[in-house]
Amino acid sequence: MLRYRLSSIVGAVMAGAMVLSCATSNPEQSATSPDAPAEAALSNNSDPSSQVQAESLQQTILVEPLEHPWGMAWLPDGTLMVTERPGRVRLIKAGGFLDPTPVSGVPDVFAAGQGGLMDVSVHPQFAENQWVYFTYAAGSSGANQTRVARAQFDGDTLSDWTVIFEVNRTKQGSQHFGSRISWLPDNTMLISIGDGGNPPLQLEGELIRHQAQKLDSHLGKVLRLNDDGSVPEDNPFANTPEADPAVWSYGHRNIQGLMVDPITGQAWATEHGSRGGDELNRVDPGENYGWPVVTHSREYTGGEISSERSRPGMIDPLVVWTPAIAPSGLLIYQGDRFPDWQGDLFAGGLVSQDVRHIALDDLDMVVSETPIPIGQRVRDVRQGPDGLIYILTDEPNGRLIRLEPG
Ligand SMILES: [Ca+2]
Repeated sequence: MLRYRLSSIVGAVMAGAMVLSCATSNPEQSATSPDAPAEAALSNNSDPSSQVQAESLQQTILVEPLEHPWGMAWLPDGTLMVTERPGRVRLIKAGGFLDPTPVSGVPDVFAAGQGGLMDVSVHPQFAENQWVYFTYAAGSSGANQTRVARAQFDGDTLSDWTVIFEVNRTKQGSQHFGSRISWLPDNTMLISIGDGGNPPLQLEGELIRHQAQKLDSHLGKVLRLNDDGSVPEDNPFANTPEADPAVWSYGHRNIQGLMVDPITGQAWATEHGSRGGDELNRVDPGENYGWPVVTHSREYTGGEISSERSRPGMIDPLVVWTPAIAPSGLLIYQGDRFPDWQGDLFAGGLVSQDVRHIALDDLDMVVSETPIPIGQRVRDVRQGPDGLIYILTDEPNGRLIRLEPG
């Protein structure tokens, strides 16, 4: 069997990063957050289902540094738009040239902990309408929420930045904002929103995580919106009086990997657990994914969150990661540069510092999971218009990396 072939640069950095990871206490994000045990950082490659694949891969660092890059999307001309969590939008021209000047027209964001400027997504009909979509945290440490905005991009600057949606609960702290955007075939969009944060954070007299089971709250949900932020009339809870009509699925903790398969239209998501219990789910409308009623994860302090792992009427995850990989960024590959990988999933891992290549059978059951070591915290994984796989790493001097056949 062949091992993955790494470029010498990445290999050298990887060795250093693995040492550093031992000192990383947080799988998700901030130094101020309790979001993770130190031992989770030591969990690389411990998945017993992992196999070394007979494929070789070349990793090329295209751009460095980017400051905590979070999301990326290509424009029709091949330009890549990348968000940096502190609140900047950067342009990378085809070939890897980073424009030194951030794009103007982005408002201040609440950049703290896990929050800031997060995902970016280009409207499926961008060539006609020039709309680009963003998710971001807005407010202050005492009162904040995730927003969705869209703006016009003329190839140079963003204009007409308009907030088209805002989470209907205001929370404290800097945890669990979500938030990914992915488009369904009908040009509506799915957006993931986190549960609001870890204990002891409360809302409405109980732990805020219980918002994930409340159908009138946007926290802990996947939402479906029209491209102008309005709510589609055929959403699953549109006629449920006690529910917010934007809700698509619920019972989620914090989804930072979300993608609609462009071939099948099926939505998939990776979700952070607390201590262990990260999940891969196939996300379907109207379904309950269990958090925090059923979970494989435990409190960071070690205690049980729930004694139940499964319950009728709640959807079991297809993959459970314990110890946590801290998943962020999810790709369903449908390109032609890796023909054997069409329909496979690629899940980034912040703590695992790799991309998990997950192969499915015809029934969407997982048949293999293979880590592709990256050596830095992986924030996002996408397929480029050239059919290659692109990765953003979540570091103060983060990278854009391209994976290609070796
Ligand atoms: Ca679940």
